[in-house]
Amino acid sequence: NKQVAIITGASRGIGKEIAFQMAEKGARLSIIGSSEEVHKTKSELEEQGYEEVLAYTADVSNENEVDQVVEATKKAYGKVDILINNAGIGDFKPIEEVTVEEWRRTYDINVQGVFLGTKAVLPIMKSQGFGTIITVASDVSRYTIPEGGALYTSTKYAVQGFMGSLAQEVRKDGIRAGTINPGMVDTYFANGKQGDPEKAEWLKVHDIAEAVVYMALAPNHMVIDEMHLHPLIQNYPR
Ligand code: NJP
Repeated sequence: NKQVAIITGASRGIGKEIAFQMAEKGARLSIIGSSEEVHKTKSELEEQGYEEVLAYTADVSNENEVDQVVEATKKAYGKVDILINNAGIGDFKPIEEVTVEEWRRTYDINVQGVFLGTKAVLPIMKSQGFGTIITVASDVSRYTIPEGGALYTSTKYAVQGFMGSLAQEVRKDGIRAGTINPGMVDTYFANGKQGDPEKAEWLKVHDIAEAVVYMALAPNHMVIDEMHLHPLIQNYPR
């Protein structure tokens, strides 16, 4: 009885590593990215001997595209055990330089994307009587960042509220929902480059992926509402 996991934002960074670690645990995967890179992740997984991988180029903020992926996953594997809402974007600049377009796009992906993925899997999970929904939010959903973080931070606060309320709403259906809140992680996030020597002391993708896998595969009677992880060097007031 292999677990079936849908992972968004698996082209690179944290989501890609989650895909590898879930595959290693024997899960059957359905991975999503907005770019063609997601198919590269699939090839790399296959090279490692992980054959049960569906890959989709889809925008998490697009209702039809998300619905299609979830439907296709259910059709191929017969169930959906786990949804990992990981896709997210962020750019840091003074608020008066943020355009309405950037504001909307960030909310569309970081907040509406979480809503749409969740909305699409819920009827399946409810009919199964089980399921686990994990959202990669952020450590910044518990405090503020000094400069340029108002837009990004606000989306992650929103997601935190959404997931907290959702967890209570779906508990009666046997469904678990929780957030993982990372601090600075060495990825491509915010126009970064993974492996940049300047980020040597940041968390690594495997640190977060291990935590996500632990949450996702925890025994059914256990709920992990939230996990906060940040590098030792990161010391914001909390
Ligand atoms: O970032 P990155 P991370 N539809 O840029 C995908 C949170 N976080 O791994 O679109 C579907 O390396 C994109 O794929 P593609 C952060 O907020 C991070 O760090 O094909 N997918 C890529 O696979 C986010 O929620 C840090 O290029 C879309 C992936 O998302 C999560 O961690 C700190 C998409 C992004 O990979 C993963 O980010 C923190 C769309 N519309 C929270 N748009 C950190 N790194 O320091 C993007 O507090 N993707």
